[in-house]
Amino acid sequence: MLGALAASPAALLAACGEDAATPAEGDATSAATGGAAAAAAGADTLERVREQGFVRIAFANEPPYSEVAEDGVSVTGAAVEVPRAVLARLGVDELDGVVIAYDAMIPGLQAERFDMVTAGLFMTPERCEQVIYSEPDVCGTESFAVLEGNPGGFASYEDVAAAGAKVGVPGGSVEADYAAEAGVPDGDIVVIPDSRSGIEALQAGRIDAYGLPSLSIKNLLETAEGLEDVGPLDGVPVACAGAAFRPSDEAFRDAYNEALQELKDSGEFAEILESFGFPSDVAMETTAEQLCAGEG
Ligand code: 6CS
Repeated sequence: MLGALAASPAALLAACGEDAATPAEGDATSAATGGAAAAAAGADTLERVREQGFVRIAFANEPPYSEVAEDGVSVTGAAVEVPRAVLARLGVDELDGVVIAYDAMIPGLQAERFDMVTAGLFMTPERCEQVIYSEPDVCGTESFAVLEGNPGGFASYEDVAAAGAKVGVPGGSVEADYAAEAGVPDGDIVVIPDSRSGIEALQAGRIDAYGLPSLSIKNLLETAEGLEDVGPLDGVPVACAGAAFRPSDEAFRDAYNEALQELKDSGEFAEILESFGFPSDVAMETTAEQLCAGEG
């Protein structure tokens, strides 16, 4: 399904990734005032995007979660089409997409380079301390892409650690966390800037496994030679994402959640997810609260 989403070329080419501006330290009074002002500003975000007719969203171009469509301008993917349908119910019909690496999404959101993250940025306790999430939308297992025949015999990040092998992962990702937690030394965790580079690194022998969500690996291997996918991996949980907002945008997030629930109740949520190969039941059976507590 292609979304009728306009990602302005300039916005798409926006080279985000610089560090977010660090707010100047203020005293307690100014911090409190700042907090009230931030909340007021947040309450206005929904009004602002309604008036301007579009929301600027961050996405990663990692199908089927989020991607630049075949026309090179539209933005689509399960993690984009659900927000598109939700925002349409809130009276906002256009999403203006910015492609950005996962580790730059939260700093970019905090620096107000965009209004929401709709990329399949999975909920983790650490991220939930920096942003607020909608209720879950896309959920999935994790896999490796490996050379055909899986010569390393990998079925988990622990296997990679035990073999002293190198694993490629996106920077600042849950996959990077899984590798570190499994005992893969920092020097064997190779940061991969985008999914095409991951495939090339694997084929060139610079890494021995490339870790991504299972549906992303499956999509990538449709056009890659000499590789196979291994998964769902042992020892890592099913991960779920939601739309991510600035903490000051609680009113916007709450309005989004109400419309998201309507989408779920109507059956349209399941239709959208299943059209991209995602299960819809998993997201319906857990909550942002559970996922942010690491219990989802
Ligand atoms: O949220 C994350 O960290 C992961 N989410 C997706 C959809 N792909 C890889 C990324 O690392």
